[in-house]
Amino acid sequence: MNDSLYQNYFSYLIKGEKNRCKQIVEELSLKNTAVERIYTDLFQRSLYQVGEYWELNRISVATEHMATAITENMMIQLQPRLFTTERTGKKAVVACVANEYHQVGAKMIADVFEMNGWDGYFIGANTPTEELIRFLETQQPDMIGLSLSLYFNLQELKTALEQIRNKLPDTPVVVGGQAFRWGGTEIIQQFNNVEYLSGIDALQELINKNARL
Ligand code: B12
Repeated sequence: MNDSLYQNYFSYLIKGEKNRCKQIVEELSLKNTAVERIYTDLFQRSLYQVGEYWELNRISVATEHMATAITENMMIQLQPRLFTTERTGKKAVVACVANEYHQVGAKMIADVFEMNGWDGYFIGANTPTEELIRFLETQQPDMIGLSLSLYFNLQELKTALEQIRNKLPDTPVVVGGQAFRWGGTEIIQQFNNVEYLSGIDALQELINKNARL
């Protein structure tokens, strides 16, 4: 993606100029830019930069909240493009573990499943483990996605994985999020059929591989 386009988008985003943001997203969409690229190279990149600005006190918490809300709106603009693929009949459930409020990345992951013809059930932030398990037992998905942005929520992930393996021993689980930016995936390796994926492109590869099997 063109860097000056990104810089324009970012400056509109932190100024709250959502109509300008929307215009950029619409133009990219008209040019048939893949949704995965818009998600990663525009939305994810700009939210990471928002995080850096926030850490450096260059923007307020309120501005960070506003930028996240605008991004979630921009993702909704792209929703019609998610459902054009032929449905495969496969199901994925994507959730953030308990105490995890960062939901944008997990929603993107659920959308990637949709774009590949799967039903992507996104059950959002801070999902209590027992509720997650109950939902999984009812839905019996073909794949489960768990999101974790904060390292200090690792115990919540471990509890969720233990209970999933107890009730759904064979369902493949994919785990991702920034908690693993600097490692920490050892905990995942203790579980059978649980894999860490860094993001959208890695998930796309896995879905392609599954489709070929
Ligand atoms: C927005 C935001 C919030 C919002 C979230 C609102 C919402 N609706 O989601 C709110 C205000 C709630 C928030 C709160 C906090 N936040 Co915050 N937040 C952010 C921010 C700015 C953007 C997050 C985001 O959406 N990123 C964009 C998405 C698309 O990226 P992503 O999550 O990485 O997702 C991609 C991959 O990781 C992966 N992935 C993610 N999930 C999954 C799942 C699966 C199954 C797979 C396969 C892949 C996958 O694929 C995605 C797409 O490529 C980040 C900055 C940053 N670097 O991201 C900080 C950040 C994540 N927050 C941080 C912190 C510290 C906090 C707080 C502790 C702050 C505080 N003191 O209160 C709280 C904790 C709240 C909680 N208990 O969860 C730190 C985390 C540092 C760390 N890793 O330990 C960051 C990095 C900011 C920073 N620079 O310090 N935050």
